[in-house]
Amino acid sequence: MGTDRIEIEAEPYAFELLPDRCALLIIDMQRDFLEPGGFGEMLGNDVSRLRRTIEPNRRLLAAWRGAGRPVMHTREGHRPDLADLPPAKKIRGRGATAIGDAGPMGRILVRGEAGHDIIPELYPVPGEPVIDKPGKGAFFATDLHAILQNRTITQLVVTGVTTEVCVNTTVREANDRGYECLVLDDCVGSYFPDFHATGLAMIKAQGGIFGWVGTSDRLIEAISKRGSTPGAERAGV
Ligand code: TIU
Repeated sequence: MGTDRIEIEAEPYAFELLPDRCALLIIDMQRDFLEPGGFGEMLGNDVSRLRRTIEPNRRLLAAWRGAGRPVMHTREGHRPDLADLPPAKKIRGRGATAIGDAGPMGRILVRGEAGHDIIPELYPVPGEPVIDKPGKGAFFATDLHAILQNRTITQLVVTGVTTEVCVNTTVREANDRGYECLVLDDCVGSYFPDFHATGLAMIKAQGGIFGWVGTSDRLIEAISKRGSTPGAERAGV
């Protein structure tokens, strides 16, 4: 187990990535949030604002997989019988269509439906855990913490949607559980540009109260230089 650190340019100061201890956690890059006709649009949002994150996430995912590092994905959604859907969440927004109702990509935010699944551009490959979560945070009512602990992960690179909702909630939950989080500005997105900026500002304020904010370019550059074999540099290979 190496103790190397890779310095990643970030705010409020450099993130010291521990290659053997860091996972990429991609939050809720689901068709229901990113494609027309899903839950996001049903809430009155412009989904194109989230779609700018697809290409940077795709590039980062390829580099991260290429370096042999662990990847985990989350999906927000509920059981087909909706037994895990809080009544307060179902009625929130007073919209004409609610979670569990029929939509253009199947029942809205229901596990097993097309809209609930991850967009094809970032689809998980075998061996990458997919965490199904009923809430906004990825640690609430899931086995994510156990999975990370079993793999001795202590750091998370967090990407996905939306910046101020599921990404922020997850980063706060992770921080309280002792994880160091690096959030990538270009790989997280919001339906609201102001909330995106403020959501990131909240994470990095006060000396990084919840974590660090960086960009995918800096991270890709750093991990690509390092290569896929931890220890190779040390051994002078
Ligand atoms: N509505 C909104 O901004 N987000 C969510 O409902 N879920 C996630 O952020 N994934």
